[in-house]
Amino acid sequence: MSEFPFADLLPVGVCRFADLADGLLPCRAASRLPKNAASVIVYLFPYWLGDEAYRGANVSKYAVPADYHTVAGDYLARAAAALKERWPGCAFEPFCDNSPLPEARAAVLAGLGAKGRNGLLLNETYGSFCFIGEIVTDRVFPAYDGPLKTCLNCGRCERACPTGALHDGAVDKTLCLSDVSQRKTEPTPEQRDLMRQTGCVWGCDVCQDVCPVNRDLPVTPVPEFRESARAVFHAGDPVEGRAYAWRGRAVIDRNAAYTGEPSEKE
Ligand code: B12
Repeated sequence: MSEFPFADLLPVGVCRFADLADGLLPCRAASRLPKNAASVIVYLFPYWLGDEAYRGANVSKYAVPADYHTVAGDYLARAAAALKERWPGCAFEPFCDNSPLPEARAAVLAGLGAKGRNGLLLNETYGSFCFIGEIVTDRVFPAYDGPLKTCLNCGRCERACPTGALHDGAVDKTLCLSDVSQRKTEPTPEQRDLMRQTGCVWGCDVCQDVCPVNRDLPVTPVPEFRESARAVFHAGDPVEGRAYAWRGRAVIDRNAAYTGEPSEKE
C-alpha cells in the first residue's frame, strides 16, 4: 500500500467500485463520481484522543476534535492531487461522509476492519473511532481479496443502545439518539430524558463505548485532531470548525438547554 500518499500515517486499503455500485446513497456529490469508476482507495482517520481528552465531555467523541470534514477532506484532496500527478490520465475524486458510497461497507471490503453490529467499521488497531474517507478512481488498483473480517458479535452494542435502534448490524435511524440530537424537530420528553442521561448534546457514543474492540486504543496519529480537542459545549459557544457546524447553532443550543450545564467533574 506504500504507493498511496499518507500510507505511513493512516490505514489505507482498496476495494472495487463495482462491489459498492448496488448500494450507492442518493446525494448531490454523486455527480462527481468518475465515469468508469473502477477502484476505491479507502482511508481511515482515527480520532481517539485518550481518556483525559473526554473529561467532562458533553459532545460525542467524533465532535471533540476539529471538524473531520475539513481535516480528512484536506488529507484526501492532497492525496488525490499527488495521485493525479503520478497518473495524469486518470481521475481521482475524494469523498468523505458527504459521499454516495456506503463508507463503512467500503472500508470492510477494503480489508480495513469488520462491520460491527452497530453498523460501524471496527478497525483492529483503532477500533470504531475512525472516520472514513475515500478516493474514487477510474484506474484499476489491486483490491483487497483476503477474507472479510468479522465482529465478535457479543451483542453489547445492541443491548446497551438506549433506544433499541440496533438490530443485526442495521441502525434504525428514526430511533438512533445520534440522529435525534441532530434533528431540527423537537425531541419527545422521553428522548430529552435520554439525552440528559447520556449527557450528550450532540451525537451519541453508547454503542461504541461498550464495544470491547474499543478498549485500550492508541491516540490518533492525526496531529490536527490531537491539537484541536474541545469536549465541552456551553450554549452560545461558537460552532464554526466543529462537526456540528453544518446544522447551525440552534439545535445544539437547544440540546444544551435540555441537558443543563455540563458537569466539570471527572
Ligand atoms: C446518515 C449517516 C448517519 C445517520 C444514520 C446512520 C445509518 N447507519 O443509517 C445517523 C445520524 C444516525 C448517524 C450516526 C452516526 N454516525 Co453516521 N453516517 C451517515 C452517513 C452519511 C450515511 C450512512 C448511510 O445512510 N448508510 C446507508 C446504510 C444502509 O449503509 P451502512 O450504514 O453502510 O450499512 C448497511 C449496508 O451497507 C450493509 N453493510 C455494512 N457494512 C457492510 C459490509 C459488507 C461486506 C456488506 C456486504 C454489507 C455491509 O449493512 C448495513 C445495514 O443495512 C455515513 C457516511 C457514508 N457515506 O456512509 C456516516 C457514517 C456512517 N457515520 C459515522 C459516524 C462517526 C457516526 C456516529 C458514530 C456519530 C456519533 N458519535 O453520533 C453515529 C453512529 C450511529 C450508528 N451506530 O450508526 C462514520 C462511521 C465511521 C465508522 N467507524 O464506521 C461515517 C462512515 C462517516 C464518516 N465518513 O466517517 N450517521
